[in-house]
Amino acid sequence: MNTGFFGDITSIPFEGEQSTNPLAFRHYNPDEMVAGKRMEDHLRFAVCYWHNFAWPGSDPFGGLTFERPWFDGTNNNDPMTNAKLKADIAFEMFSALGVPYYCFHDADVRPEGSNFKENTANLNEIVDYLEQKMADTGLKLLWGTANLFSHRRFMAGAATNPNPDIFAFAAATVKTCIDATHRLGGENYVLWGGREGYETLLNTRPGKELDQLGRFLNMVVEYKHKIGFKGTILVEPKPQEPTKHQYDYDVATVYGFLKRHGLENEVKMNIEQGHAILAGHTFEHELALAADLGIFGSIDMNRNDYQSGWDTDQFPNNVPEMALAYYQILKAGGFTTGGTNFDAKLRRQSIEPDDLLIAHIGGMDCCARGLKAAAAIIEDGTLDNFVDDRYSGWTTAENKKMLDGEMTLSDIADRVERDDVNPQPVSGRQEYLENIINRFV
Ligand code: XUL
Ligand code: CO
Repeated sequence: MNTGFFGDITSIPFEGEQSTNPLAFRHYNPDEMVAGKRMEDHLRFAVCYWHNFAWPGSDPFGGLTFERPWFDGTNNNDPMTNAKLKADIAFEMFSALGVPYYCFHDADVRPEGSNFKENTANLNEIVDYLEQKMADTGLKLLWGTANLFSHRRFMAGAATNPNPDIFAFAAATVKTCIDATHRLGGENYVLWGGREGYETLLNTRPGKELDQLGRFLNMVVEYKHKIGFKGTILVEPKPQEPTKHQYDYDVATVYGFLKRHGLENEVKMNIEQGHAILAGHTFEHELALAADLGIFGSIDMNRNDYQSGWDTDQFPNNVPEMALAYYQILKAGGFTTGGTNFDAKLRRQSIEPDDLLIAHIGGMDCCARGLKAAAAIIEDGTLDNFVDDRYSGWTTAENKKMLDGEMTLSDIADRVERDDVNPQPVSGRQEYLENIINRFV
């Protein structure tokens, strides 16, 4: 049964570059082969429940602008009936877009109960419902996660809360969400820091809170192994917002934290474009660093407004930036369990149901163009050859000795004096390389 929310639109076709149909793909063609693999298998698109689909259009100055039939209070249904209607419409949207995956937080899919037991019962009832919808549509779950930041009990954090009862409530909630993710065949489980951070040192012990977080994450990993969950545990870094000092600031910070707690081989990164920019980096910096540290996992492909300085969660539309991102992802070997989740909201004046579809079509087309450009840059080889050549001095036996522990500072000083090592600067050729990129984007 179709709810009729999207009128008679049930699928978005690929029509090619010449198309002017706003409800058709111009670049995203799932079966098209790119660098030896289907486009769909490279990109592994996921639509998330919370921002992409269910965002109500509120901002700090005003409430909802979107009218959605599943909102409590807009009809006489009880909360569970609304949650099922919401799932019906969500799956209509996922299916129309033809994405292989979706993602959710517990709080997106189930009504809030009055205590932990009711939350769990509600979640399990909805998971039964989602399981059936996944079987009917073939949709898969990229990742599940727990919302440990919206309810007021989490205002001072979840795992990093000064109150052990909140730590316990959060741990119990994460257990139920890993169970739900496991049952639905989820390929990853995500922990975004939410309110894991602080506002003022006047009431906070950061070292104590970080130790709590370390034990919490170790328990998550222990539980994953205990139940045989084969998915990847992902942490999503973000530098500021909602708290002034977020503990999971960026990839480098999280890597140090993982090392300290013995988790660097167990946990990988879900890197969000907008979060990377807020941290003062580029997206591709965060991707490249995670890949080099062996902790690249998945991405949230939503951008921010560059002027605003906060997390505006917009659909991506900058192809040159995305080409550089997918270039790093392809160089890292592509996604394994991860994928391209959007985590993007409509602007609050985009109130029509088909605005939801149009936003995704644009985002998916831009990703497809970015991927194709990245594959072409690699196929061309000029950039990679330049970089290989730039580091080629390190391949000689004598230079390798400086790094493999065979030489001391004094040995090196002796060598430099003996051989009169007198290096001449070499051009980095940035503009030349930028011009090469511009041939493909
Ligand atoms: C918040 C954010 C979250 C996570 C999931 O900025 O990105 O939506 O992706 O909790
Ligand atoms: Co995100």
